[in-house]
Parts: sequence; structure tokens; C-alpha cells
Amino acid sequence: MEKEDFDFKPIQPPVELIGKLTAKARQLRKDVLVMLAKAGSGHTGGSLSAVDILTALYYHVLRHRPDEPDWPERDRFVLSKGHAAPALYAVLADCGYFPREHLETLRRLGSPLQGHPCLCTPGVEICTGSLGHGLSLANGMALGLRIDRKDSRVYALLGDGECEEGEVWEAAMSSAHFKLSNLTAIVDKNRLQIDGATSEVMNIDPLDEKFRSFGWQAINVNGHDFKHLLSGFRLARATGSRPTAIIAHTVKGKGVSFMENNLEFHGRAPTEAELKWALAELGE
Ligand SMILES: Cc1ncc(C[n+]2csc(CCOP(=O)(O)OP(=O)(O)O)c2C)c(N)n1
Ligand SMILES: [Mg+2]
Repeated sequence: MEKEDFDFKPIQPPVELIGKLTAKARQLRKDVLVMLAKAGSGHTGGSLSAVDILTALYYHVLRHRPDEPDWPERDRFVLSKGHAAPALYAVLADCGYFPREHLETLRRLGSPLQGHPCLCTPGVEICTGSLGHGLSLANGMALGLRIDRKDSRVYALLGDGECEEGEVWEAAMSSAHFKLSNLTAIVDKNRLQIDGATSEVMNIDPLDEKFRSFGWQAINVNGHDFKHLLSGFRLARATGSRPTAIIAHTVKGKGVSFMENNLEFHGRAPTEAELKWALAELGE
């Protein structure tokens, strides 16, 4: 997507903040790759495309307490595209929800870090992995928070291929019907899914117009530009009457040249040689 296609003027956050988030995202990408290579299986492309979104959320947007995961006033995050669990685990470990050493146990039997998020992991709100359910779960959380008169917000991250699931649109209809302004959905629009391009498998465009016609505010952002991401989250918070969909335009495999837009890395981990190459590219 060309820059001029983005439909808002981004805010200019402090340079130090952008620098901090950029450095953090680079480290997290490395953690994700090391974790996946060690496990020998898992979803690399969709984890890397989501790293900047998760970084913006966990290091600037979400209200949360890693030393008190069940803090009632926390914001809630639902990783609806559950296969990107390695990216979430890297963030949760770095924030201090559990020791970093646990990352080395990804996908092992008995590990708290399974291939898809589950409640056995501190900081994970809800089990996901079967695509299509997360927005419905987030609706329930947002409604519950409203009933409890809490001002916590709910964020759900969906894949673009996932948006082909009918339940996503049943949920979207409900979010608008119940005027869930405390709910923000982010779509990781990397244009690829397991079998190829979303435009060819089942075209979901125009995604922004679809959400708007369902009664949502919809904003297109560059999902790798923190100015854009933070602006999108700010607009979402400022809207009092309807849910917001942030359509984050991303690159699958972002950050590693030979993984970017490479469908092969949708569902496979890097080999040792690929890991070395990838880490060298990401640098110190
Ligand atoms: C209901 C369901 N069907 C199939 C799968 C297997 N699956 C895992 S990832 C994936 C593709 C998802 O594509 P997308 O939502 O675009 O994710 P991303 O590109 O961010 O990896 C599929 C079909 C699943 N997890 N759940
Ligand atoms: Mg995708």
C-alpha cells in the first residue's frame, strides 16, 4: 500500500519512544527466530509480521502488570491468530510474565509454551489457535467489562486469511450492535495465508469498507511504522460509540529478507543455517 493511501495524518510521537520500540522489536524478532529454530517447527512468517503490532501494544498501549497477570483493571489482549504464539511469548517473557529460559521449551511436551496460546501461560488471556473465534471471545470480554463498569479495553489481533471465516463477521456485527467502543480489532494484513495470496484464495477486500459497513470505525495503517500504529490506537481510544478496526498493512516474514513475502515460511521454522543468516541480518 502506498503512503498516500493511508487515510489519516499520523501523530509524531517522541523520537526516543520510536527508537525504544524499534530496538525492542528487533530484539523480539531475534527471540522469535531463536525460539522457532530450537523448536524445529512453528509459524515464522505470521509471527514476524505481527511483532511491531505486539510491540506497540505491550510497550506503549496496553495497561498491564506482568507481576500481577490477573490485575482486574488490566486491558485484555486476544491473539486470535493463535499460530503467531512465538511473537506473543517473546513479548510476555521480555515483559517479565515468565522467565526467558522458558522460550527454549517452545512446543515441547509439558512446556507452558505450547504451539498455540493456552491458559497455562502467564499473561495469556484465553486459548486460541482455531482461527475465527477470537473476535467473538473479545466481544464477550468487552461486554463483561462494560457490565462491570471497568474502563479496561480489549484488543484482538486477527489474520487477514482468518477474516475469510464467517464467524469473524458474525462477531463484527455483534461488536457494532453492542457499540463496543472499548474493543479494538487489529488485522495483520500481510496479504498471504497458508495456501497463497488472500486475493486469490478468497478475496477479503475492501476490508476497511467491510468493517465500516458493519458499523465500525476502520483505519488503515502501516503495521511496521510505530507512528502509524500509535496513531491508530489513539484514534481507537478517542472513539466513544463504536468499535475500531485497525487494518495493519504488513509484510509476512518482516525483518528477514529471505523470509519476507515467502510463503514457505508460513508454517516452518528456520534451520540452524537460516537462523544464523537471519540473526546476522537483524544485527546487534
Ligand atoms: C479453523 C482453522 N482452520 C485452519 C487452521 C490452520 N491454519 C493455521 S495458520 C492458517 C493461515 C492463516 O492465515 P492468516 O490469517 O492470513 O495468518 P498469517 O498470514 O498472519 O499467518 C491456517 C489455515 C487453523 N489454525 N484454524
Ligand atoms: Mg495473512
